Amino acid sequence: MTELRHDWSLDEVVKLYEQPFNDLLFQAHSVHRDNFDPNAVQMSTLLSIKTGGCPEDCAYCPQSVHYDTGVDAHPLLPVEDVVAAAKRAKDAGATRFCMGAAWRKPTNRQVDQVAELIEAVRDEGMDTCVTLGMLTEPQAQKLKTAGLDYYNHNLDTSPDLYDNIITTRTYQDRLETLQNVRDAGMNVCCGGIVGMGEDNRGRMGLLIELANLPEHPESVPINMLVQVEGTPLHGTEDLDIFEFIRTVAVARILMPHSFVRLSAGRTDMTAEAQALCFFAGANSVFSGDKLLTTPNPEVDEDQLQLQKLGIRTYTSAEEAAPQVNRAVTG
Ligand code: SAM
Ligand code: DTB
Ligand code: SF4
Repeated sequence: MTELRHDWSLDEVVKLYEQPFNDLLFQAHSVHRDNFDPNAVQMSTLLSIKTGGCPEDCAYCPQSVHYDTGVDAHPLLPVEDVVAAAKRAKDAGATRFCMGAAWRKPTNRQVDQVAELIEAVRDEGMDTCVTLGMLTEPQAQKLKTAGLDYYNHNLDTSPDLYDNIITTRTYQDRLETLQNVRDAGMNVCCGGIVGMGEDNRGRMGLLIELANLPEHPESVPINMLVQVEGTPLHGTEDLDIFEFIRTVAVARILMPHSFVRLSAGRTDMTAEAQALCFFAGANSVFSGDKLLTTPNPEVDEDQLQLQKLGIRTYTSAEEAAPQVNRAVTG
């Protein structure tokens, strides 16, 4: 297993990123092969359990109250609806069920309500993940006690570019939530978005922040911006797909034991581009025909593409368990 580093410098990582494509992909794939089955991916399915009306101003997000996007808002879903969706996801091959709520931060009552959802989804035999915004340590403890496996909280972009994207919470707020999740003993799912107009240094600035955290996140979602009409980032110049593939490759090299997830934006990617991402070290996807509010590729289409590549999907939550801590404990 590759030794883990937490001391990457920006110049070093930009050099990695900018080397000839074949050299970068060869290096990333070698790291991938040393640490994972190169022909297996883990599947997570998303459900928006509370949609729209969010007080935050994230410039990419269709769920912010600050922008007129026509999103279909709804309050917290009842447990029966959530369990039904989890069952469908499991039947379609997902090992993890990820529930997202458009909150700045949950109240203690909301945490109790979500704890109930977590218990019900766990009873279906799936790993659980939630993303609810900022979290205090006692709230994180509460979710851990309910059996939560992963908490998703993204850094989204590099510290330098952050203020152009979100003004209603700071980078430091995000780091504190991540620490609270760690202190409660949960796995961390943390990544970001590319294609928001950043340059190579911006993209690598995000990856360095992730890799230089005290522990690498067990899951690293790499999202391509989904441009939604009405959001300030609608109309941003599209990112060249090779820059996206390079970003995945560098994430694999920097965080060798983490699951790197091909996340939002797959509906606009060709099968060939996704295949290159898998070669570059991506080994997780969001499955199911919807992300939170926007479309995702059809399950049948995904299965067909994976079959063509001879890539299997992890069939149980145990099999797709985090590698980071396993590696640390030998
Ligand atoms: N409200 C919570 C929060 O932001 O902490 C959780 C839900 S929020 C929708 C989860 C993540 O989805 C964001 O951090 C962002 O990385 C991603 N996301 C949201 N809108 C996106 C878009 N249009 N394109 C790509 N990723 C997006
Ligand atoms: C993550 O990094 N990406 C997911 C999940 N974590 C919560 C969300 C993507 C959302 C894309 C826009 C939408 O569907 O609303
Ligand atoms: Fe709210 Fe999360 Fe969307 Fe930001 S990303 S506006 S916090 S739902």
